[in-house]
Amino acid sequence: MTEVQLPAEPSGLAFDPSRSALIVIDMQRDFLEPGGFGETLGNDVSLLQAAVGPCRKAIAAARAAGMLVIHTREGHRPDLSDAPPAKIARGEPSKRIGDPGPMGRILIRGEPGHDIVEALYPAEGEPVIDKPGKGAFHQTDLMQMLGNARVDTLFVAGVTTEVCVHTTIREGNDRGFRCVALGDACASYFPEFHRVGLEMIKAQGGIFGWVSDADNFASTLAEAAKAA
Ligand code: TIU
Repeated sequence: MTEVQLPAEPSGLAFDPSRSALIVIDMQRDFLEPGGFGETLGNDVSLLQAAVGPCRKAIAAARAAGMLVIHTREGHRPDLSDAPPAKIARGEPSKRIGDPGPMGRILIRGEPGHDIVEALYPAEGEPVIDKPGKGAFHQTDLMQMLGNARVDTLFVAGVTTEVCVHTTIREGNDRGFRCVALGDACASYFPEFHRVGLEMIKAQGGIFGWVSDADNFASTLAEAAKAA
């Protein structure tokens, strides 16, 4: 497929949908629902609901365009052998990583809380990357997967804007990918961090990426399909 033009900030971006991927970061019950990791840290998890509708729209548009859709989940092995002690010990959470909670053990693979929310559940065959850190490239096979698919542009959605979305965009940018945050498809427990997090990406002429939104992403892909 040929390149299409996405309205974005600080400037529009020409991209080839067949060389692009949508990465949906950590839309897990542990972050979005009461009783999970996010709430144990003292957060109002309802704030993250704002990203669900735009994520749905972006995922549907990517699937319709045949674009690679990749989901990630933050979490650890049940024996905690991949969880840095500094991460487990940090702060004063009401429960620590690995402790039992209403959705199973906090931030542990295989537990109900670790799974992706029902509204955004991966389709059959879509890769799900389990990551132990904040960035999706750290200790995962994401780089191999993107290289095999000849991807050069990443559209990033999910939570939270200033933590796992930012880290992944920074990692991707340093690895040579053009990274676009779909702003309304991201969310934070801190609305101000969400706003400023997006500002940081696109400042200085797009210092480590671009910012667009789910509507522009979907309409650009739909127009490309009509023109094809
Ligand atoms: N706490 C918080 O804002 N985020 C995380 O711990 N992980 C992700 O962003 N996924």
